[in-house]
Amino acid sequence: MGQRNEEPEVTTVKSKLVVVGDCGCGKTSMINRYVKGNFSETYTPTGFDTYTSTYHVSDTYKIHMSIWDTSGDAGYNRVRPLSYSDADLVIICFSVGDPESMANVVSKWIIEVREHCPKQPVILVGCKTDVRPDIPKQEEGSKLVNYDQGLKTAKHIGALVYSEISSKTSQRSVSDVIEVAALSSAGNKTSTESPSLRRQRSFIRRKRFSGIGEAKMHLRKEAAKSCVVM
Ligand SMILES: Nc1nc2c(ncn2[C@@H]2O[C@H](COP(=O)(O)OP(=O)(O)OP(=O)(O)O)[C@@H](O)[C@H]2O)c(=O)[nH]1
Ligand SMILES: [Mg+2]
Repeated sequence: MGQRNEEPEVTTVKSKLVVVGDCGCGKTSMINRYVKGNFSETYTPTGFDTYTSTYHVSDTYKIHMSIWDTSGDAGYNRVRPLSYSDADLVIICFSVGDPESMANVVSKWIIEVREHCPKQPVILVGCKTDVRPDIPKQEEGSKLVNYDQGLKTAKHIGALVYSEISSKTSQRSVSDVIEVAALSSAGNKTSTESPSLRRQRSFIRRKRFSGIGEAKMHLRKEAAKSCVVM
């Protein structure tokens, strides 16, 4: 008699992430870094683009993401809202090298996002952290957004998480943001919430403004637990 060779049951969850923010703040570069693992200095303005990627949280749990890239250009203000339909989570980006792009998070982006996605979680991402050391100290005040200013804005708009990335120099920073976004949005999918997903949400609430790496590790564990086949 042969031994039964049981394959573990794999749970696949779908998640739609929408990425918005000012022109040139680094949205497409973040997505390219995550999906393709590369970075280009050349700026090619986006119209609309959709990328797909699968995050293998564990042997038995996968998140299939569709990541919607949008244009920050005002010319797209009337059509961009089409992207928000059925979004599970919105990532709002700004550049830490451009204080105006952070001011626009409050005056433009969160207003547009809340009009179309009143309840979905929002993650705020400060992009291009590698530009910080390039600007001489005395000019920093006017030209740069520091971590605390970004954090304050994230709290002000009710973001689930604040994080900073450099698509140019840190694959890890980008993976952490996208994967925490995937894990957070996947938690929102189930209509009958499991205890582990409830724990996941309360953990994020506690950790939301610090330690994204720790948050990710915890969420991965919870995600894996939530689909263990007993
Ligand atoms: N130094 C540095 N430059 C970056 C980084 N991310 C993006 N850039 C540069 O900033 C420019 C604009 O980046 P994009 O990612 O195309 O900006 P976007 O937000 O998609 O812009 P739109 O599509 O017009 O809305 C490009 O020249 C990138 O190379 C980063 O982390 N560090
Ligand atoms: Mg773009």
